[in-house]
Amino acid sequence: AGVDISKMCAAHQAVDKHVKDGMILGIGSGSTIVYSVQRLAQRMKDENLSVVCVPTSYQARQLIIDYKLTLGNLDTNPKIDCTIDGADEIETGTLTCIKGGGGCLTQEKIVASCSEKLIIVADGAKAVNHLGQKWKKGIPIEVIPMSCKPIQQKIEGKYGGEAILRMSADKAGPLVTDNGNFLLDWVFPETKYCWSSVHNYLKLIPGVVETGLFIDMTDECLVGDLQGNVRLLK
Ligand code: DER
Repeated sequence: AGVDISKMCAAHQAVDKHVKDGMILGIGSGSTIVYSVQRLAQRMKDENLSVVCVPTSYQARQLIIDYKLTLGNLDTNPKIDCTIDGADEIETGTLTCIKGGGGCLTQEKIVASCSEKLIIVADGAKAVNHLGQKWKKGIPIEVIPMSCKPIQQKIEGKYGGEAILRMSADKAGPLVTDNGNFLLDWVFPETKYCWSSVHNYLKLIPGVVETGLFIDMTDECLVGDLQGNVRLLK
């Protein structure tokens, strides 16, 4: 795919604005973060920075290794200064995000929860007034495989919609996450929810590991446009 200017400019600005020498950085997952890693590698070279990068997925780990950045983890660095990550949809005003389109939501949320700051980078198309306006694939929910069916039934019974087991694109059968679990994508009916109530309900269902609802976690969201302009999402 060609360069996505709107993702790249936001991803670059996040690194230029927030990365300082000596920092512990959380590195998110997806396609936008690749641009941030590229920018970080460039700055490391130009400015002889020393930062430690904690990954949020096998993909992020591979990126850190490929760009010869210093690989860290939560054992050696349980306190992270700043995490930069993408999102599937960001609600203006609250900055609540739907994440997990790439299937990495659990480690992303863990790393984000250990970070002083969470900076979300995205193309402007992901900014919406209400979650679900553009992202139609539902809320990703990581579940223990053996509990999949009862969880599907509980969610649909409580809130309606459809909790769809995410199938692998390149392997017969369900997608298996980096943590060895399954993903349900809960496609919710068109009504506005109190997302914190939904999240709390989901988290209390035995077998649910994590949800792709990132509530009150985003400190700053930078969105880019096709002309390469970057704005702070409020
Ligand atoms: O899966 C995730 O949470 C990713 O961060 C994803 O939401 C963003 O992916 P993108 O940068 O490729 O759009």
